[in-house]
Amino acid sequence: MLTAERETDTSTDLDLRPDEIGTGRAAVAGGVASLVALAAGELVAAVLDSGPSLVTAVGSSFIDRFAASLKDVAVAVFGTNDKVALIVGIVVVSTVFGAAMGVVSRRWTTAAPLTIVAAGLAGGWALATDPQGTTGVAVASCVVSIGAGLAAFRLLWRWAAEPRPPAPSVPVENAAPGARRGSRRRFVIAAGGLVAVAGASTVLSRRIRSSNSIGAERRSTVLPRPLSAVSVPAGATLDVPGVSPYVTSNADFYRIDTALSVPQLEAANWRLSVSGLVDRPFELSYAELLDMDTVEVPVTLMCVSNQVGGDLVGNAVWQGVPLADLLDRAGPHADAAQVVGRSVDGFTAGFPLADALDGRTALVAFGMNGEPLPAEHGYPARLVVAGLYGYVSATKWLSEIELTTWEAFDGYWVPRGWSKRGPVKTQSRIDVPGRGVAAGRVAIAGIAWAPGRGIERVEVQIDEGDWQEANLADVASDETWRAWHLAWDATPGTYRVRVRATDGDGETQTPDERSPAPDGATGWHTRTVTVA
Ligand SMILES: Nc1nc2c(c(=O)[nH]1)N[C@H]1C(S)=C(S)[C@@H](COP(=O)(O)O)O[C@H]1N2
Ligand SMILES: [Mo]
Repeated sequence: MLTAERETDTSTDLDLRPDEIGTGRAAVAGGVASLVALAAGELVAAVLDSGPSLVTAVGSSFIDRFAASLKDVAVAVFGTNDKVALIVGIVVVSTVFGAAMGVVSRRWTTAAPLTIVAAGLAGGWALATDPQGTTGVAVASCVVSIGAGLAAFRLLWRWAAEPRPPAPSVPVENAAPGARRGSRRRFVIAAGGLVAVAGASTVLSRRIRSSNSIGAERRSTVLPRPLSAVSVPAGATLDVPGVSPYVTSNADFYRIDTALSVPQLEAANWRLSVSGLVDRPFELSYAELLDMDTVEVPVTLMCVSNQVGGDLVGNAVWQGVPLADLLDRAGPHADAAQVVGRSVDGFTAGFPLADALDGRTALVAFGMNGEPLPAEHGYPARLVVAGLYGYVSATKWLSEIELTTWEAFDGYWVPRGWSKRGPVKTQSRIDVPGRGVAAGRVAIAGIAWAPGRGIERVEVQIDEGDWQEANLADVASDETWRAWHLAWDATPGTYRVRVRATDGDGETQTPDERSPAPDGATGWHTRTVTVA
């Protein structure tokens, strides 16, 4: 039996006879080798820098390539869950494909190894061409990932072999009875061990990443005192449970972007360049930015993908340098008509230069609710422009502001089917009550926004009743949302509750229901409420 096993060990390499490896083992060998390759790539990337890995680079190029077609599935922009789903999808597809190639290798031995090499090279290419990737990390990840994948496959392939059937001269009863079981155990242990190593190395990669994150640096940053600050009136937040507070906390602020791994930018190495159609292009460090005259202003930011009644909207107090001051210093040419923000992650957004200069709040922001910007919201600096949807204006992880003509450039989402202009539409939302409520005096309350125009009136309709005017809370300015509420003596039954807002220009929200693409949803938020 010992001899038999040793024989299997030494005689086998990758060129086993097809019938010596069962389909199941071949699939496991291919699948596990893929997992090992992916995990090795993660580890190398995490050790070398805080940028993307093979997996996230592939995911990012997937997003960039297919974002346009995904918009109809209501992800004009990727939310957190979509990102998790994408990463899980890449891992699952790689594993399943690896398993299939393992099975193909029973006939054509080099199928799985070739696939590992090809997939590694493709991932390396994605990483090398990723805006945040570097050639060095791409080459290292590629080499280590392919090497680990091949080694794992080779090991499993060798151990996947069944012991040779006993020679015909040996009576069956005398054939080594434990050989099959022993070899099976060995294979299972090897496969399980490799999966465990891949898992542990992924956990380790995550640890390394979080310890390399800019979290600590960010927490120790002290923001300057703003030269001017718009104060938030005490009556801006309603005393109604469940209604949105006037200022959204950083933790609760919605997050939307195409970034699969949150860029970790060290403020000390960060530069903002102001360039393009300007007389005096210049670069600015983080310290220089914070040294300028800064303002602190509440501005409501919203995503064009927000559905009627949706939660892709938030109101924060932003601290930053007026964009107009930076543009002034650069001296725009007469033909400059578009401000383009560029991010380290390759994202771009453009809006009319006139919007930056018409007196509205338009900032290169570095502070959010009294703290340095959280990494997910653009640390160290981003753009915030009142009255424009985020996809045309609010570039996070900002690296460049370029002035150009209106025709010369289209931002990230424009060729993907979204409108080039992105002024925010008037919207209103019911926060409370939910679908069910106890009879009695009930508060119907929510928020409404029309940044730049302000909210003049909010009305609520119950079933086909008269539109009733809601009470409006205070606001710091017309660039933020406004809370509203109405008392309702609710008796048992089921009701349709609707809301509509009228902006400062006297325009009432249209009841026409339109989906977000291409320039923002319209319609009245409606909720069916059961009173018990
Ligand atoms: N770099 C970068 N900036 C970006 C985006 C992005 O994908 N990448 N998305 C934009 C969109 S669509 C919106 S709605 C806002 C959201 O900002 P928030 O995540 O801070 O809420 O960021 C904008 N800035
Ligand atoms: Mo957005």
